[in-house]
Amino acid sequence: MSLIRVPRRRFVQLSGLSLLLGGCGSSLFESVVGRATEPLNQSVEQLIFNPQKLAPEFPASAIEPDALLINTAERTTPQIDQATFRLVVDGEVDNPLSLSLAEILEMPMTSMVIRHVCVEGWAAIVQWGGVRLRDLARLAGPKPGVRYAYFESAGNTYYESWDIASSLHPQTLLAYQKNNAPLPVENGAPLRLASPLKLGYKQSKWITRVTLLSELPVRKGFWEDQGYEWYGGL
Ligand SMILES: Nc1nc2c(c(=O)[nH]1)N[C@H]1C(S)=C(S)[C@@H](COP(=O)(O)O)O[C@H]1N2
Ligand SMILES: [Mo]
Repeated sequence: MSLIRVPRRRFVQLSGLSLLLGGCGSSLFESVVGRATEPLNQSVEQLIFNPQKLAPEFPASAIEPDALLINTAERTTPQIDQATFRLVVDGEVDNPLSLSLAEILEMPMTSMVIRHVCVEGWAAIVQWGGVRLRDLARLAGPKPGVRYAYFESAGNTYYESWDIASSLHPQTLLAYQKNNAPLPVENGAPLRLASPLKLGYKQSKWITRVTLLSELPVRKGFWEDQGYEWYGGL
């Protein structure tokens, strides 16, 4: 599949505008992007542009700095060269993206303090900072009928899929910061999912690719394909 590289200058303009847009509807955004020829499916459009109910967050004083246990199914921790790293956002979108970390860092950062819950019986209150997945999806422009997001992790071991409502929720981030410091490699640097809506196993580390889809793939997720529940809500 050919990917449209967003030139840096144009991308910065777009991301600045997407910051200004907030929940103001799609017409201005579409005229800025200039490529969204077909109107978005109403449900996707509502999810991507309208405010959604926020999950409660914790004060910074509640952060438990040592409580987040490393949980890695990969045989070795994926090592990603941050200088050449690209995040791909593709699938059923008008503008497939291939973004450098510098481009992602130019986008508005969201910070939140939430509880991470692992089904293995531990939890941790963590601060995450990163880019909203919905902002990336807005730039890519989902086609009508998109209902899922599929996430690939570096190393070809871990994969995940989420419902589109949870994926486009304003507290669903691709995080590059943990507890107000750069995200450590063992926690998924350069980018990992973080969301107060989902259990720990849904929150893929070392994300390299986000694919927006209308159908759920046969391989739904690393743990789901071994019997874990797919929705994985908190
Ligand atoms: N790529 C990848 N992502 C992953 C996992 C994994 O094994 N590989 N484990 C998941 C599980 S079960 C949990 S609880 C969290 C743990 O995140 P942490 O290792 O940063 O504490 O990562 C999730 N994301
Ligand atoms: Mo977990």
